Amino acid sequence: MTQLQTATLGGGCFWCTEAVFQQIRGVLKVESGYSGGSVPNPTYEQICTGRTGHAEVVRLSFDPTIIGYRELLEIFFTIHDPTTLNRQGNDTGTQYRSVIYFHDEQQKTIAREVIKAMALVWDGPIVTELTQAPIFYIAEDYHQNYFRQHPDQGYCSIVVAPKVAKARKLFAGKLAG
Ligand code: MHO
Repeated sequence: MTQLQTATLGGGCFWCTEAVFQQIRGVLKVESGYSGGSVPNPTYEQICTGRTGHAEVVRLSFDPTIIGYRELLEIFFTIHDPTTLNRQGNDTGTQYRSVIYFHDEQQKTIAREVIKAMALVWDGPIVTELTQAPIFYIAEDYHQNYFRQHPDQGYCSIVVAPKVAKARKLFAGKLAG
């Protein structure tokens, strides 16, 4: 059996990144959670203050024989803005920072390369943080599968749905079932 790999990425509100990566073939599990802060087992209310230092992240379990880490990062960089420090659209605070938490040296090398390539695509400097993956704290149950459960909720239809639509269009050849 293939050895699954893990990727941990923060690209703003995890309802968005979760919904996009759930579309991608080879991504077998997507979990929303918090990483990179100072308080153990933080709650959503705590991380929302922006003062615990956690980023909203998704942890992906993927099959590298179906989708590579580089491809995942390419998707990541088209569904969030890596040039706005601690902000995605109207969501502001350190919890919305752009961050790649690498799990091994190979991921770190690939991430560096992709960040370099993205600098040619985006106008402003890329502010994406690149750090070794810290502890991942899974978010509350009601945050898992959020977009699937609440497609008509205001934020989901205004912010999440367009990102999902964009990813489905751009990565039509990489969609799950
Ligand atoms: N501004 C959004 C972000 C949600 S996200 C899980 C809201 O507060 O509903 O951070």
